[in-house]
Amino acid sequence: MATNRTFTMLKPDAIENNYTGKIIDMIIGAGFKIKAMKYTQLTEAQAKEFYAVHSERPFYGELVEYMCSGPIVAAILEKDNAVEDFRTLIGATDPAEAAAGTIRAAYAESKGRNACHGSDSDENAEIEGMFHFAANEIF
Ligand code: IDP
Ligand code: MG
Repeated sequence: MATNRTFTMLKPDAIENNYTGKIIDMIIGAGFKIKAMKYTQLTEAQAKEFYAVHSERPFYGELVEYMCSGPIVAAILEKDNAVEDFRTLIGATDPAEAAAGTIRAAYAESKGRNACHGSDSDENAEIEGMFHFAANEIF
C-alpha cells in the first residue's frame, strides 16, 4: 500500500447506533477515496491479533470482547497525507477530548466504544490493510 493510504474500521458501536452512513459521508466529504471496503465481523482471534500491540494494557480484554461483539466496516482510504489527516478527522481517543467537528466528537460513546479506528503510521496502515483485505479486493 502506498503512503497516501490509511486503514479504518467503523467499530461495533457506530454500526449498532446506525451511524455507518453518516461516518462514511464525513470520510468522503473530507476528501478520502474508498479503495477497499467490507462489512464484516471480527473473530476473537482476529481482534486479539489486530490489537496485539495493546496486549499488556489493562483494557485489552475489554477491547477484544467489544471489537468482536458485532459487525464492523473495514476500509482502505486514499488521500494525500492520509494517515495524519485521517487521525485529525477522527479526533482524540476519548470523545470527551475530541475536537468539535471530528468523527469521535460527533459519534463516539466513550473512550472504549469510540466509533472509528485510524492507523497511526504508514507502516501500520499497510499491515492493517493487508490484515483485512486480499490484494484483489484493493483498488
Ligand atoms: P486510538 O484508537 O486513538 O489509536 P489507542 O490508544 O491505540 O487509541 O487504543 C486503541 C483502542 O483501545 C481505542 O481506540 C479504544 O477503543 C481502546 N481504548 C484505549 N484506551 C482505552 C481505555 O482507557 N479504556 C477502554 N478502552 C480503551
Ligand atoms: Mg492506536
